[in-house]
Amino acid sequence: MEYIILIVVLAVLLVVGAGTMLLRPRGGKRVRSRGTDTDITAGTGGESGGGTLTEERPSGAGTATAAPPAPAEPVEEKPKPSLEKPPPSAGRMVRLRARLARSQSGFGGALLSLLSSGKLDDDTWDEIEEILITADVGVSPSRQIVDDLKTKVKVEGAKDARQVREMLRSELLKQVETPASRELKTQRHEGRPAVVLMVGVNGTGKTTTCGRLARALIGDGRTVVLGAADTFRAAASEQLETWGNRVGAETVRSGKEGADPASVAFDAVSKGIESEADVVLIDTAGRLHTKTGLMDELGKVKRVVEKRSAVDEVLLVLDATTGQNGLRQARVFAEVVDVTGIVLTKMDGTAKGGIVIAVQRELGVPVKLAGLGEGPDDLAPFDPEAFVDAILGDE
Ligand SMILES: Nc1nc2c(ncn2[C@@H]2O[C@H](COP(=O)(O)OP(=O)(O)OP(=O)(O)O)[C@@H](O)[C@H]2O)c(=O)[nH]1
Ligand SMILES: [Mg+2]
Repeated sequence: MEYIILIVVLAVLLVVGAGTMLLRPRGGKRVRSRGTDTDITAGTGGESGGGTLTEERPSGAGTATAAPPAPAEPVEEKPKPSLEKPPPSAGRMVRLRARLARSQSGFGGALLSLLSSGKLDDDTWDEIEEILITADVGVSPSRQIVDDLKTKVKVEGAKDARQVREMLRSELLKQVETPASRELKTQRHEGRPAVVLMVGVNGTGKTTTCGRLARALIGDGRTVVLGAADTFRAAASEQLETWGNRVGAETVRSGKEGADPASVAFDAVSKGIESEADVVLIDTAGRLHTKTGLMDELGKVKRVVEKRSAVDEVLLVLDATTGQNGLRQARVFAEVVDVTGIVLTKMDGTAKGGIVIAVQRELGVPVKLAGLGEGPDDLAPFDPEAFVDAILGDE
């Protein structure tokens, strides 16, 4: 009897022991697998991570415990493109003044030293006028600046360099300022976005300006649709789309090269209306102002867009380094599309900042934006005071 009891006790101990041995490894695995799930799919829950894996490996429950989280993470990450956050546009010209000052210092410095020289005879005045003309101010504005300065010196006297600087500053400012507003009309209207058309000859910086303006607007908290109405080259649409993708602006473009630019522009405005965007920016192909066919095409782009929405701004993009030739272009473009503002690009690459004065006089349209470098945010709302101060350099 005692033997039987002993055997039963031993048997029970054996069964319990074996059971523990069998359970231990399983329990250990569970803990590890839970731990693994928690680490990798943090915040999404172990189940969903497994779900992604299930699509890739429908069966194989045994191996699933080790494998699930690895592919789950990249799948979650991919759809979120990392958008850049451009800085707001306010105060940019003041921030970029140093760059402008570097390119314009010759012009302002030479004027200041002549005016402060103490002997303001006819030869000196002629020299001053020459400097202004060389800086692209234009013949008649240069003469007017010199005449006004002469009168001021006679009346007020030019006692010290500081006073001379102040006189020149106020004279230049008078020439740069215009009664027309420099404000860019990019406010959304009731039921439609603001529409901006970018025009100009080849290579002036139209596409770059569209991209930079989109960035600046987005930096200011607006939504933007880009219209790739330069259909001459497929690369042009891609160039614009790349700008848009970086900041999350949708680009409307045609699938085929040589498509009708007016229809792409029309579609872009339609998209802007439909998606309730704040602004639609339309890039157009560079065209020589002397080619009538191309200028007619531009006129058509604008007319077709106007069937969908009024155009708030037609910005003529001029390369500041091309000087007087830019003025000839401006005249023809203004006739065809009623230019509302000038964008002067590449002002970092020329000492001829006087073009600002000349072009505003010629067109009676204000310079609204200035391109001051090659960086994505080197576009600034034009600020006359910052401009004149850059020409004259620091006191
Ligand atoms: N230094 C400098 N370069 C600029 C500026 N603006 C534009 N660029 C450069 O000018 C070149 C031409 O610019 P795009 O924007 O392609 O000119 P575009 O008018 O669209 O040219 P097309 O479409 O061929 O007519 C590019 O290399 C730009 O980086 C500027 O303000 N400063
Ligand atoms: Mg272009």
